[in-house]
Amino acid sequence: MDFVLFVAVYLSVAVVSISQAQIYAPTFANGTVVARLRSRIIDEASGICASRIHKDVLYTHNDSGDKARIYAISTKTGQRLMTIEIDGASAVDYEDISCGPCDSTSGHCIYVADVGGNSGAVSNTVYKIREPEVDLTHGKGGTFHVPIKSKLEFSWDQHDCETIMVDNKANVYVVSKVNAGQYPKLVRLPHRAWGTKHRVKVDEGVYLSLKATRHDPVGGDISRDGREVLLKTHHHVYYWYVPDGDYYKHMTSQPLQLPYIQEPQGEAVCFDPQATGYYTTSEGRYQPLYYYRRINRSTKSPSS
Ligand SMILES: *[C@@H]1O[C@H](CO)[C@@H](O)[C@H](O)[C@H]1NC(C)=O
Ligand SMILES: *[C@@H]1O[C@H](CO)[C@@H](O)[C@H](O)[C@H]1NC(C)=O
Ligand SMILES: CC(=O)N[C@H]1CO[C@H](CO)[C@@H](O)[C@@H]1O
Repeated sequence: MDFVLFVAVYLSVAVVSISQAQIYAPTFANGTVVARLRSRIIDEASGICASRIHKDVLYTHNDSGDKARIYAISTKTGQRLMTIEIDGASAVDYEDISCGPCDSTSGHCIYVADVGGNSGAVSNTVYKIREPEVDLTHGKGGTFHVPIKSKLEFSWDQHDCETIMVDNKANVYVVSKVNAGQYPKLVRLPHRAWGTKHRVKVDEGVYLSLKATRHDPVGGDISRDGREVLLKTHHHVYYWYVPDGDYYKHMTSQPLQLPYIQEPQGEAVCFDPQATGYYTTSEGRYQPLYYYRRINRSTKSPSS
């Protein structure tokens, strides 16, 4: 009898913890337009990330065709606050940007991914720059020069990609862009590849359980605490909860689908710094910046 009781208790505990993991589904409100991008020259914003230093500031960049530069924009007014030229970088086809720590212990950096294949050859290069601390409120659209802090060149068995994501330990992930019916590959770029003179061949990675419907995915982001992941395709925003930093393990299971208002050419998605919501915007001039607010804060950290 005691044994049966023990088994029953044990099983119910196991069932509860499994189902807690499975039902962990944060809810986000539908998107609202919080601003409209007001800069003429930002006409193909194909990636965004939220500043770790400046409040209500996102960084963005044009798709292929622009110089080696990124832009700081206000989430309140949509204005361009500053142009940041990346000294020492080239620009073949910038497809995504990520804000994260500079290394596993400190600093705020911006990672710019020259990883697209729009012009044929793919550069497969990631640039890391230190996030400027200058007062952006006085930027008024001025230009600021930042040198590359480090550079990473890689090769892999995928053609190209439009997604770069950096976690809270400065691990850099890319997700390959694949055609309809295929599965994108998630790959962690090795730390040792930073600053080397040669291109590093990356063999590892996992395939996501997310079949592309077009040339997908187009962008992604990891929350500042490393526990939540957004991935954007042309038509959807997907979400994974990753409590332990094991992105390979969790992102091979089915994601949750979050609200998304269809945009003309939406390739950009990012969390805000506290992950109390996420932003999307689209390529094209004077596009809206959408914000999707988290409704249920109490489920933010179900396991802690
Ligand atoms: C979200 O907002 C858009 C635009 O306002 C609207 O077209 C859509 O129906 C809304 N979706 C839901 C689920 O409310
Ligand atoms: C928030 O999440 C908790 C736990 O999952 C749930 O019980 C509660 O109903 C949710 N509240 C809202 C407003 O969704
Ligand atoms: C100012 C500038 O260079 N804007 C560019 C942004 O990217 C698009 C897409 O290639 C270019 O057409 C714009 O000239």
